[in-house]
Amino acid sequence: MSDLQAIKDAVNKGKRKEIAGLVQAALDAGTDPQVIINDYMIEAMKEVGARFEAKKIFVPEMMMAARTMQAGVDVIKPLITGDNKIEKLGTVVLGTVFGDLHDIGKNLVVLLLESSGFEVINIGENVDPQQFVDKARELKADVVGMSSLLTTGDPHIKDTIDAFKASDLAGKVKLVCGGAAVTKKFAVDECGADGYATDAIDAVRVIRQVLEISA
Ligand code: B1M
Repeated sequence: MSDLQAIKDAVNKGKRKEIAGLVQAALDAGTDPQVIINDYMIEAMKEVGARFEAKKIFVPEMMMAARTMQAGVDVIKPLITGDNKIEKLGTVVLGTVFGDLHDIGKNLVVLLLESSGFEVINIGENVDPQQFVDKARELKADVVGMSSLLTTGDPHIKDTIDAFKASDLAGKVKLVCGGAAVTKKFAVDECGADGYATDAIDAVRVIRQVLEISA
């Protein structure tokens, strides 16, 4: 099995102790870190999700896969972030919506935004609408990002956007949504978010766009 296939296999099977060595070997062989994340680790997580849905595995196995992926991303993180704080393009406050504990996708969005020159404050998971508003005010956010992985998160996205609209920050802070359970139609057209991003790379593009930062 190649190093890259072994990385996919390790995430799939939750082999947390093996992942760091495998990722380091792939990096040493010259593999692009983004390829390791996007083409192997995220692909493995999709397979894990499909097996969970088919009831072939259960929450503990899904948890082990998630921890394994996070351990792999931790090896890559220093390579991606670097020292990119000189050109600060804006402050982004990012959290996972109320009721949702998934954090891997959000953490990848944090990573890519930081590496693209943004100051990012990760306010965690299960964040209720008022917490989003309070943190945005306290940290003087230019953008608030909401991540949602569960379809049950839709009302919480709407409540969070409504809380901003009803607050003193209305129109002052741009609101961007993303995550597997969200659609552009729902977030932007129905709830009034300023932007919707499909993945971590797209999040950088969309946040630059809503802040009118030219290419
Ligand atoms: Co959960 N889970 N989970 N889970 N889990 C899903 C999401 C699910 C699709 C699995 C399935 O059934 N196929 C399903 C949701 C179904 C639905 O709502 N329709 C599900 C379920 C049901 C559940 C529980 C309810 C299970 C249970 O307890 N019975 C439970 C809910 C707990 C809760 O949150 N309250 C639960 C729990 C868990 C674990 C704790 C075991 C673990 C999470 C661990 C963690 O995050 N630390 C877990 C995992 C690992 C998954 C899957 C397998 C993988 C998620 C993941 O990390 N993907 C997932 C199935 C799947 O996604 N195929 C599943 C990799 C990650 C890089 O992708 O998060 O999509 P993703 O992020 C992407 C984009 O979405 C986007 O960019 C990221 C990078 O490209 N993005 C943004 C994300 N946020 C963004 C924000 C942006 C922009 C882009 O701007 C602000």
